[in-house]
Amino acid sequence: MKFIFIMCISGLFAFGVCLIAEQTTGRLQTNVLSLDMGTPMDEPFLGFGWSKAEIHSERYFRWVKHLEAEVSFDMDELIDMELSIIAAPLYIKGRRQKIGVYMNNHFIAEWTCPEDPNFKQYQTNVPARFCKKEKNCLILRMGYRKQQKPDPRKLALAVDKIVLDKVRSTKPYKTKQDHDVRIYP
Ligand SMILES: [Ca+2]
Repeated sequence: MKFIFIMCISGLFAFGVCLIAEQTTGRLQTNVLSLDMGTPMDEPFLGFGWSKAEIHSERYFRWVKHLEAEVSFDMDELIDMELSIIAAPLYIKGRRQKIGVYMNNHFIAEWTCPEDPNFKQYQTNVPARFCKKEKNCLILRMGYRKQQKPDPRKLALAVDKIVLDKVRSTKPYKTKQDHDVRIYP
């Protein structure tokens, strides 16, 4: 009995520590946002457009269920950043999903996914002049969403990771993937 009581108290303490850790993640520490979508740490950053956390083949992710999905965060410092997401489109034969990227209503890039249901990495640069210290709003804007039975939801894009980090290179970013990327002007 005493052992169970101690276990419960330790569990509550651990839960409390987790909550404190989560609350501190709303701001980018050292200007790095590393969101593992589908895990409990993503929630403080997510606004409109996201479905529930899911897991499939050991990958945690969330679907974008509207034509837009928002991520919001504060920054310590305004510097040029590099955005990278790992995502997979809702597969429709003969169609290629488009992902428009906007930072605080400024157009950043448009990615066209290959006609392929697998997860791939998409990257672009985000200039410091489009960022602000508080309440940045990153928006992913979709080309289509569709219901595929038996799932009752209309879905657009499954997102596994969203990473915003300092630009590592001074050269303009060029994509390595086989999709089209329009770099910001
Ligand atoms: Ca994930």
